Amino acid sequence: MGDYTAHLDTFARDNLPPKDQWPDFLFDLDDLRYPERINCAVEFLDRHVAEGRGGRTLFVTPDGDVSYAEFQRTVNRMARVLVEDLGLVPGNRVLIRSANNPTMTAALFAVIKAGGIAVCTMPLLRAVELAAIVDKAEVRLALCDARLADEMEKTRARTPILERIVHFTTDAADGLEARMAGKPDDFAAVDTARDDVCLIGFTSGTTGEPKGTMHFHRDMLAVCDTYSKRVLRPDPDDRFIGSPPLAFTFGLGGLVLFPMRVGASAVLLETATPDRLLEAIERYRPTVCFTSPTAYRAILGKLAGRDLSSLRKCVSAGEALPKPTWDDWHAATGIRIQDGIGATEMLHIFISATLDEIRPGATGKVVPGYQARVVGPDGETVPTGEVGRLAVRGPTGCRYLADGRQRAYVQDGWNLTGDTYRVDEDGYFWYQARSDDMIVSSGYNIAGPEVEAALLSHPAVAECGVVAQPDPDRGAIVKAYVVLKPDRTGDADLTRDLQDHVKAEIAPYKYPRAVEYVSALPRTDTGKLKRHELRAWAEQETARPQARGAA
Ligand code: 3UK
Repeated sequence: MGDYTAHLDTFARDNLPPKDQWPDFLFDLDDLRYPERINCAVEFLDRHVAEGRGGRTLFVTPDGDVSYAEFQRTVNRMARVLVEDLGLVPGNRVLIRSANNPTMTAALFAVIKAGGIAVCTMPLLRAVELAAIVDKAEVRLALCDARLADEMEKTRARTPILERIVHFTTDAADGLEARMAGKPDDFAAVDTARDDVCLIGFTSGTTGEPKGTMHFHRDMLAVCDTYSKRVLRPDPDDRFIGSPPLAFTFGLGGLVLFPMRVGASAVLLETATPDRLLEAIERYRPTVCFTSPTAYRAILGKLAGRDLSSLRKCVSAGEALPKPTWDDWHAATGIRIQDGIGATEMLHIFISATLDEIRPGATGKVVPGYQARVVGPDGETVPTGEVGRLAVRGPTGCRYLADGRQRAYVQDGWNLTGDTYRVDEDGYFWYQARSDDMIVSSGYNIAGPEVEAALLSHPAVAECGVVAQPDPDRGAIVKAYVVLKPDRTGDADLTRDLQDHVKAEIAPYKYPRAVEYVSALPRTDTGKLKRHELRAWAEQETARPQARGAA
């Protein structure tokens, strides 16, 4: 790391992990050799206007379109409010609370252009969670969509650190828009170092103290110049759409950074339920879609008579994409979904596949610029085809904000994502499970997601989650929670049918000995199955066998 920093408030630098706990960083690709001083807002935004692309559409929303030049003027005015009225100093953290929309995105770039550090938060977060983030990142200023003001005010009551909240999407006299109205529309970007922190992304983990992952200006560019440029390969005429919140780095990359890197456009939706997403795809005719495996499955059930013909590329991440979901989507739309594993710590996707290299059921190959391997308990690479822990390194990597868990995520310079994988002789990575989610039954290791994929290929199953249920004889048994398609009923016959189906699809010892029908599965705000909650259900069952009415 260079010595130069534009930060006058050195909180982020002071709280980076010690250098000897950093992962190794790789900058082998020419694209990754950024100048020492760079402000990523200039690269993502100003450059397009300077090069004559200001008139091109950047964001498409139900309230109208926003061009690159219009967006730049908004960002500049907002940056002036931050610096001139609100006293922002380079290095200060600013919390942003909003659903996905252009104003939120302008806030993100205004903070970054002014040398600040953006801390985006998901609209669903409550005051307890917001206060934990404020305390951890020492955030004094928040920019909040006026429609989400309540929980923000409650947050202020919980922490003395948060001094000021300014609302946007309001015509209030002290609101952001009113303050911006009087400002000139130019603003000189702060001359930040490529390794100044510009974003703190909090992990979507549901238990314990939140982990803040720190990302530099160069990281924001690096994810575009590796995964997006080499694997996704968008062009300026692409139009992106998707459901993940921008506070989740999956959404930030897919809906903002990747389109902006190439001068393309994106549809921003404040609510992106499967129904809304489907409507918006028909209405705005995007070419690239970013969403979760669950959303692809939900949309599949609603496709009759709908028109998705504008879509060229579909990206899935956040959870494993089961092969049956891939197959069904391909059969229905002709599109081959591009799976990709990413992590908040790594900022974005590091294993995926180009359209012509996809192997359904596998996550893909390591993204150019990254290295990945599968390691055993001692950290040594396991033989090809054997199961072990995924280790990865590249231009981005884990730097937790003041957190002892750094030592667990980064070992010997490699990022350990907590996932169990195997790699085949062609270099394809096959996801097994989260390492702490493996089911051990009668001495066998069983990966829940493999059983889930087998169940999903049965026509009656809409969604399912498979976890360990404690068992006095076997240690644990495989327990499946199943959501059925609308026209199906769960009874003993169907249970037998599902069990036989799994036995025919994969090794019979993996079949779910217990099956329970539920109306929905517990999911996190980023759409991941809450396996720990399913395990808690399964544990209660052992104590009170009939409590949840197991089939
Ligand atoms: C799991 C996957 C199998 C895996 C993310 C793309 O999900 C993202 O970040 P998170 O920090 O979670 C990371 C963990 O999620 N996972 C993600 N993608 C896949 N498992 N197949 C996949 N395709 O356990 C990983 O360690 O919430 C995803 C881009 C940016 C992101 N932050």
